[in-house]
Amino acid sequence: MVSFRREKYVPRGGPDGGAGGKGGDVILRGVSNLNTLAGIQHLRTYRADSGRSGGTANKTGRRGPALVIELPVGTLVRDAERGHVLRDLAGEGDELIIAHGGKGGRGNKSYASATNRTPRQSTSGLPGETRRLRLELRLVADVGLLGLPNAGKSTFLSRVSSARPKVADYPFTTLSPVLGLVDGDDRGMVLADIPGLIEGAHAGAGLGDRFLRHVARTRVLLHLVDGTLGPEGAVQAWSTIRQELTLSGLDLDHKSELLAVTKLDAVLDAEPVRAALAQASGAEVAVISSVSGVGLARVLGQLRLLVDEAMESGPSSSADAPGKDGPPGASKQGPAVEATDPPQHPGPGDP
Ligand SMILES: Nc1nc2c(ncn2[C@@H]2O[C@H](COP(=O)(O)OP(=O)(O)OP(=O)(O)O)[C@@H](O)[C@H]2O)c(=O)[nH]1
Ligand SMILES: [Mg+2]
Repeated sequence: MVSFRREKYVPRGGPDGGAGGKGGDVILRGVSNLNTLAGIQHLRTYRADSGRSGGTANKTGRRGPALVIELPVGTLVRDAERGHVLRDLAGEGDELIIAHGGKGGRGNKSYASATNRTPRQSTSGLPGETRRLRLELRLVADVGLLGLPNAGKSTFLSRVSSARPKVADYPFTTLSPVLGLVDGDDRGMVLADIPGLIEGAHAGAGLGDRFLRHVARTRVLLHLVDGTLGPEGAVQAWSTIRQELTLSGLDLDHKSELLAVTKLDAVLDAEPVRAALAQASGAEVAVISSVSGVGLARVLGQLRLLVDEAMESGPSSSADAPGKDGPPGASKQGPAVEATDPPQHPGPGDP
């Protein structure tokens, strides 16, 4: 603002034009009550308000208010041009100032000096920052399904959720992770089905263990063991997977695990299998059949309890476990984690 003080009995009041206000910042914030990026799908450009102009009587203009964009927890914020990760909004309330507002200009008052008492000079404010971003949502599942290939993981998921992963009687039917929202769970429990693991997966055998990081953020593991393997085979299957969990280095072996024998309908007597697994693991073992539906409701109820327990004891400790197959070009910057490909999400209504 260029202005001069004009008041009765105050001759030559001098310059009194105030500075302009700073423009608003654009801020991204992680919130846990959103599950998808649908809310920002339509509006492509976000602008915080400008600051107000300076006023007379040396009044500084009002600052532009910050524009806060709420995004679901688990959103990965990348620079659209260079692709690197700027921030992982991993927790509730995590914030990132993505573009700073421009500086306000100077009023003529600030140009006054001993030699120039009536400056008519002012500068306009500077434009704020502009950023192009790519947002990627990694849904955080509550429960991760584990087991050897053919254990019945996908069949289980298809029985308890509206997800329809491919099911077949050969190993490695599932090639990429699938998420499903459990039917009838009013709080919305999300299950992640990942490709089966085999011995040596940590060293790349089979499909390797790179999908394990999709369950690294889950709170609870549901470990399925094929009941048709018999007591010895089942114990071996279980310990193979446990060993791969340890060797993966993703800190998965401390998560609470629920163990269940599957395919009850296909075995004459599942009791020896259950007993052998209970002895080996020292934990309670459930028995289910995804075909007949026996035991499913009970297992879901137990999972719900374990998830609640894990939620109370704080966020997943291995939340930022590094992935092993981030795409090239994903550079580490500050608190950013390595990039990952998002899991498929066949749930209805989710973009
Ligand atoms: N009888 C019976 N068969 C089952 C049951 N659950 C799964 N199966 C069968 O077991 C086979 C493997 O099932 P999937 O669900 O594809 O197994 P998966 O663990 O997802 O296997 P991968 O994706 O290869 O790791 C399929 O032929 C299923 O029909 C069950 O409860 N009872
Ligand atoms: Mg499968």
